[in-house]
Amino acid sequence: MVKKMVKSKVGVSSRMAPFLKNGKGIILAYDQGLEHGPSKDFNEKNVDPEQIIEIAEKGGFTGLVFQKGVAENYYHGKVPLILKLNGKTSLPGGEPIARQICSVKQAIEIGAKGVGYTIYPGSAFEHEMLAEFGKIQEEAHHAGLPVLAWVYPRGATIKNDTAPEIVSYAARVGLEAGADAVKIKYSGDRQSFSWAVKAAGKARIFMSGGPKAPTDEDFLNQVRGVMEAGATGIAVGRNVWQNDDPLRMASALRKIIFGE
Ligand code: FBP
Repeated sequence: MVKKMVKSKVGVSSRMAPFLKNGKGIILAYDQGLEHGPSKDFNEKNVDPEQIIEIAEKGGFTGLVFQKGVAENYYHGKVPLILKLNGKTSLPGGEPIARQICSVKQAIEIGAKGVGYTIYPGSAFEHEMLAEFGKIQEEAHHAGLPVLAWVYPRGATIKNDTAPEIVSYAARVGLEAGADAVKIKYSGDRQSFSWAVKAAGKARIFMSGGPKAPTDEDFLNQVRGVMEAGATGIAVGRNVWQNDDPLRMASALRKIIFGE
């Protein structure tokens, strides 16, 4: 008689637990120094990673995203860390590709409780990122870490990266590729975003913030739409740490996300 081997399964929920409070999450992203350069996004205050750590701690964030260099030099372990494993600068132009620059092993040594990776579906190099993501996902899951995928459709064929069908495709790419959480852009309205949430299945959806919105209320309305659509939370940077009062913005976001 052939005995079936049934492996015990660790699901998305338990892997994501370190980054959630009552099933929801608010993650502070700070990898823009690599992605955009310091002159575009930073001022005298937020150029300093210590200031971001303070916002994450005092602002009640459930996760913090750093690239390896910032993490190695500044991270001291209070807010759970998501180590971004790939990245690129904005200097080359052309079809986007972000290659791995930190290993899962190194992320764990630095203290990460999760890893992040950007995929640009639509890029001429999407196959390279999907293949690299696949390996990272297996390694991270083997070590018990969740994998958060930044899924940003981009490249010559993508005319509008916030069109509902593109955003829901991004969400589904995350599920199909094995991400525990998928970070996607807002599609502009609650109804179309709820389709993206549905398309992601068991993968958790986090909204990506984008450049600072014209007013705080514009951004908060966007977050309301996202949460009403069934998202798990947000993973944002500029709309928090570029705000004149980041802790007041954090408090307004917590009210919407956790109902505090
Ligand atoms: P923001 O909320 O500041 O947009 O941060 C989210 C994020 O995904 C960052 O993690 C990343 O650095 C940035 O956006 C990438 O921005 P883009 O590729 O759209 O220029």
